Amino acid sequence: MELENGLRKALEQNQLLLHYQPQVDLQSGEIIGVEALVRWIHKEHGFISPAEFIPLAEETGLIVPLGKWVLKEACSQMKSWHDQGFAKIPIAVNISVRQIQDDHFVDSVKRTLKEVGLEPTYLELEITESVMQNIEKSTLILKQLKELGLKVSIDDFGTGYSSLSYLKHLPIDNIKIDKSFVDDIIYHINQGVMVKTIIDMGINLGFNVIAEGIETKEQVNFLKENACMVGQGYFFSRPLTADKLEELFKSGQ
Ligand code: G
Ligand code: G
Ligand code: MN
Ligand code: NA
Repeated sequence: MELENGLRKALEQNQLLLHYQPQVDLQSGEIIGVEALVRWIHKEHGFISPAEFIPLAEETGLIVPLGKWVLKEACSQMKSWHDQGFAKIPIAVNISVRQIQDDHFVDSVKRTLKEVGLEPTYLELEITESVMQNIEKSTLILKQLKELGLKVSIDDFGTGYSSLSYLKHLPIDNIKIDKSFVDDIIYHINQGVMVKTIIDMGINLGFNVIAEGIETKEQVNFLKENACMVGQGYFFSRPLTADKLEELFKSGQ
């Protein structure tokens, strides 16, 4: 309850902020996208991880206003970077199932893009396999979102309990291989086989495949050898404040 009230306050009083993690072309090393990740610096308790407060926000329904704030902030920031002449790259925003199920979600995304002036093609919504719990409604909503011109990614791919058959039906652009698969690709042959298979399947189905949680050069090499084009992880960069990411853009990486 205390945390819940705190979060409500944080939202009202602008105590949330976004960090941005680069997504990198594994061949060229170029930054080709950025994922927005929400942060909460509590006045007394300090840093509170989204792994803690996002589930709370989902339970209490606060995720809807919180998600709106994140979306608008992330889109405004990317629009500002575009206007400043940095590379025109997309912004990826995490979306909870609960947000998608909100009746006003599509309208809200549409309105936000319009208000901010960001072209829809530069927005990628990251959803998890949990949206498959309600496959019919999710398919409908995702189709409407795609009609706006934005992109959709399946986040944490391979960790949900859903059947793979959804991949044939849902209008998806990218799949993001979960960090847990990437962790042991070098040392566990089975993990390597899994990752290689996910990459092949993704490519054959026409998706872009992004590997998450890359921490070592060996992982980068393995992924490159197996035709994965894009990666994200501490090896390239931790999630950064907007200012720090801007410095990185300016330094030409
Ligand atoms: O950035 P970090 O690893 O601390 O994030 C922890 C978890 O919180 C991840 O699962 C991430 O997807 C989730 N998360 C971070 N930012 C957001 C957000 O803006 N919205 C939602 N729904 N989840 C987020
Ligand atoms: O669920 P999602 O994939 O959105 O969560 C991303 C989370 O993973 C964020 O909290 C981010 O801070 C974290 N993260 C990103 N790259 C790495 C990494 O290389 N190693 C670890 N341990 N965490 C990472
Ligand atoms: Mn994500
Ligand atoms: Na992710």
